Amino acid sequence: MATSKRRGSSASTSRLGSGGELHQSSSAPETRITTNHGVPISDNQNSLKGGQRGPTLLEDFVLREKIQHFDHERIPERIVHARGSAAHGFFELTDSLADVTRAKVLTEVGAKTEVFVRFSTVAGGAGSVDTPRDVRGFAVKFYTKEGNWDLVGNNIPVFFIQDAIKFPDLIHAVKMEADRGYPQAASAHDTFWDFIGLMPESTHMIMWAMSDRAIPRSLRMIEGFGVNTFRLLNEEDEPTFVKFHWRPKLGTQSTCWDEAVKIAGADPDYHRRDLHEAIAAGNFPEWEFGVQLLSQAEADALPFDILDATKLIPEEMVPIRMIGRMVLDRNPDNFFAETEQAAFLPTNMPPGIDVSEDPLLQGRLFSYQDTQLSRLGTVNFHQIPINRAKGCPFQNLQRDGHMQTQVFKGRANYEPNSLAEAGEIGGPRADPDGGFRSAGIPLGESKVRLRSESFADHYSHARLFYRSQTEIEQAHLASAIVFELSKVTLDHVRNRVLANLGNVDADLAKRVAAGLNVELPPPSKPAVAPEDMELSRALRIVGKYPETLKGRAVGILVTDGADGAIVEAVRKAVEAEGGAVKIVAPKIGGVTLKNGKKLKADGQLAGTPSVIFDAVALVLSKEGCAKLLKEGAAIEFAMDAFGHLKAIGFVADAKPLLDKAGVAADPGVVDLARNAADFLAAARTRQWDREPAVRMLA
Ligand code: HDE
Repeated sequence: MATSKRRGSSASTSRLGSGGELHQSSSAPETRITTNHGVPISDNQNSLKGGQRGPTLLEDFVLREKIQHFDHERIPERIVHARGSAAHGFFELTDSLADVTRAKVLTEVGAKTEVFVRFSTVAGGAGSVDTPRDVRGFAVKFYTKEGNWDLVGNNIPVFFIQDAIKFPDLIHAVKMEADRGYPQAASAHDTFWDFIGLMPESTHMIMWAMSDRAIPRSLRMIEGFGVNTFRLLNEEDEPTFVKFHWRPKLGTQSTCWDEAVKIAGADPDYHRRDLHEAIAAGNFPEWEFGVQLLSQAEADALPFDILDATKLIPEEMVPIRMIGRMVLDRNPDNFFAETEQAAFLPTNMPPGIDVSEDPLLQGRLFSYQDTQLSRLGTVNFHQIPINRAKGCPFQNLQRDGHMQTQVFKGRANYEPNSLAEAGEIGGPRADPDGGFRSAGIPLGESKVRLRSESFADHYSHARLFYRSQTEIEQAHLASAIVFELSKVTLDHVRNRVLANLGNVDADLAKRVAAGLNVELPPPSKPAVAPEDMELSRALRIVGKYPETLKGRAVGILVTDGADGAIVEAVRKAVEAEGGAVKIVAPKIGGVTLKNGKKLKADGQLAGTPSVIFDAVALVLSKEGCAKLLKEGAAIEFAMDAFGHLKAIGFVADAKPLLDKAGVAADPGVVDLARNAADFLAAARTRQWDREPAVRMLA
């Protein structure tokens, strides 16, 4: 057969697929393509056929192996937190906790511990968008010298439920409805709010989930919390309760709801791209790491139970001690191998860290190991490189199982043993001093299937959160509930939620009812009457984040004939402060500036709306502007930037477009020729004062 003797690019047409001229060949063993078993492949374009136009032959093991492997490329996605984005980095301890723990990761000041962090949404599938209203997962794997420590947290410090036995119900209720398979990645539907209304313990978490925290601007700008109460144990095994906190250096920042919805269409990968691009550009996201510590006596003195994950400990009551920092400085090399196969286990704790009796945490201690078995398919998932304990030696006598990659030698696979091959002490042995020990907590009550009385207050913390917010944030929160309940089709479901809200704050309930234009039912009867707690300013976002261009993106819309000097001046100033600039033009090839020079575009107008920027500048020529007056995407560019409370810089020739877009004069709308510095100042934050002019809030 003449064809089978020919090679690669010089082959006859019968061997070429489409684009055949690009197919390369290699005869060097180190670069040639092989089967999974190492057999060199002679042709990666054509299957083996009975004649040029004949059927494919079953004996073609090259084809069968390739297709079969492809058929099995997907593994089950996570039942929750399916959509995630991750990065590598390090944790550095700046203050020792040696007084309360013997965990080296928390006692060796200056030591750097490798980490892998996976951020996620909760409700949507792996292919869903990045910006739904949702909690964000914040899972950190520390590869410590004493084994992996997985701090599997969220960006919200409390949770919906108090007992793990309700988790499957909660997740069933929030995910796509069982009969219809929608809505995807959205809590605004009947089953979710039905469950919430029937479970008043969820009310505090609902306040957070309906706040701007649930629509973050960037994964680099979210807080992280361990949520559950843990314990630290010192050398003497004396326990101290601990709550873990991550604080982003860029501050906690959010989007506007309308903006988040539009980003979902403009860039479904908005957060994933943002994280990847920032790290690739060397703008490494950073968090401070802090702990709230309290003794048993201090915990007992609090007016709520720290084993109840629907409660938080206000910082004003127990301050956060900052003890370290985390920097994410490397993108994964392979999404599947690392981000997808990463298995986080709350049971991964080095000696010196321990669990509490929080009944939510107790359920998690079982669930994660279990879920990895169905997702990764083997008890040996710890051998996958991303999950491997790499800060320390790893040895035990567990053997075999699916996908065993270690080749153990000899007969000594049990302990104790006295075989010479296992060395002097007969293989690895327990270490009573250095090994993991549990806190000796007295238990001693009878078995019960009960919820502790100390968990019964479902509203005081919800009230604390709502009343501690700024006016702007309260309005957003109320509006978010109105939005979600407007998607609820069952009156009784809506009314039950409204009745519960009455226990949080009468004004909130009134605002939501007015926003829905329905009658407000009387408050439901709480199990325990809520108390007024001292307000906590620490629970706010607005007014707390640093006003800076660092980490922000400015989009400059240009047309042919635009003034290049202004474009360059804005670019220079933004970049000097650590911000990013993208040029948006009607066509991707860019524009010819007033001085005749070409300016390349980073994005084409129709595919690069202003929602993906923190601030925009309109540097248009007179003729260019006239053309854009007939372009919906240009009008929306300006209209949305204004509606989403962004700074808008403009040149005089762009004024007609601003007028057409309904952009009114305010301190955030700045003539670049007159006062570019004002534009930069406005671009460092959002124009909150503008909001009443552009939006009807509840
Ligand atoms: Fe999870 N959770 N969870 N969860 N969770 C999972 O484990 C579970 C809870 C959190 O990036 C699953 O590997 C139960 C609280 C994050 O891979 C599963 C309960 C908090 C991630 C599971 C909770 C979390 C998960 C699914 C109630 C904040 C993603 C896939 C008792 C502290 C980790 C997997 C990653 C993932 C169970 C509640 C955070 C099914 C039973 C509270 C960040 O095992």
